[in-house]
Amino acid sequence: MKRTALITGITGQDGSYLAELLLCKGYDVHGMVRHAAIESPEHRLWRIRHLLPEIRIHGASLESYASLCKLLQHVQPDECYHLAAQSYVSYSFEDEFSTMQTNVRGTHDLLAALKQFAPGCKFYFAGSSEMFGKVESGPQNESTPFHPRSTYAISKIAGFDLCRYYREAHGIYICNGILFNHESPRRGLEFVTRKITNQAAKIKLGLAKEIRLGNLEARRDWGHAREYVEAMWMMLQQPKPDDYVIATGETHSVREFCEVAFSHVGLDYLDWVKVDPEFIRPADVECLIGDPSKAHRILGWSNEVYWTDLIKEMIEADQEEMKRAIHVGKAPEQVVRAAQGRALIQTGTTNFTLRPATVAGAYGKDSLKGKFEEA
Ligand code: G4F
Repeated sequence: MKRTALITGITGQDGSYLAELLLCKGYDVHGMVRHAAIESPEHRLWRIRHLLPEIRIHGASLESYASLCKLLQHVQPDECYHLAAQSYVSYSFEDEFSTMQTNVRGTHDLLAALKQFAPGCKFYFAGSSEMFGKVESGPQNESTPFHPRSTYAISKIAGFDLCRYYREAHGIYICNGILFNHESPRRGLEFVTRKITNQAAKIKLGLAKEIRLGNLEARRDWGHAREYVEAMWMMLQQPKPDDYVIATGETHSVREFCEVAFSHVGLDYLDWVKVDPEFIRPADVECLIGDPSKAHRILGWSNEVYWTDLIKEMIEADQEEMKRAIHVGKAPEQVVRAAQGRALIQTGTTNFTLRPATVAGAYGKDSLKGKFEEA
């Protein structure tokens, strides 16, 4: 029988790849999105617009317990992937309260609703390598202690502990994924990898003169998001729920990332990268490197995309994007603006023009009637 999956955060990088994977596996895929996204599909749904005819989207919010209850009652999922979160670490220094509210309270409400309305549903929680924080040793595995450096990390640890509690006290099938950084051409521009590839592409085309970054010495274990969502699915297929580190086992600095990205377009990063204190965090995580051996052993998961190939894919996608924008006749400043923010979607990752009529006609609320369901 066809299995039903519910994804919170389906509009994000991971949500979009996961929806593709689950559709390929024959699932009936439902996604939870905020009402604001439904009101503004051209801006918020760009990563999943090619999937819209095949999935069902429900307006609900982690901030509304009632909407979560209605959603679970209505969808009755076999598997729920909880990816929605305030996931930008820097923002959590500016607004600690909303990060905690969304990530902790939202997760708690979802778990409580699950317990009441879909207790047989398997649940995946998106933990994070940020939870390790100020690490004393490496590589980090499932037994490494947490030492959070941001309220984002604290909120993820609280979510992680809530999940363990619901698993142990209430017998719900819940897996925590401790995912290290995972990137792709669908990564948001606020994260360092995409900021670098996007800006390097602009510089190459003469559309920007520099890139301002913070801590160049921070080291991360970067993998490809498309491979990491496979691990999420694999976790929920195991006979018993458990927690897993998902990582490549290699670490590289932001500086090395710049070096590879710029050299791919024939530039020397030293000529273009400027350090700006504005982007230095009050407390940063200096070095992350994961040990995915448990996932190798039990799930049979391993990464295949090497980090330099990931960078190549990202920068080539950014270059394509900008060339296409130029091709559809936009002024350079529009291209830059588009590439700087969410407006990037208007240039599209597939053929898509900027005319509002086209946007409304193709993706406006009216044309999506029937596909969106209120929770
Ligand atoms: O790309 P980042 O913003 O990712 P970060 O903070 O590691 O968090 C990401 O990965 C986590 C998994 O470990 C997720 F849980 C989380 O949701 C998110 O997806 O920053 C990476 C590093 C940091 O050390 C930061 O200080 O890059 C450094 N950095 C240097 N200059 C910068 C910049 N980061 C950003 N975003 N922007 C800069 O200009």
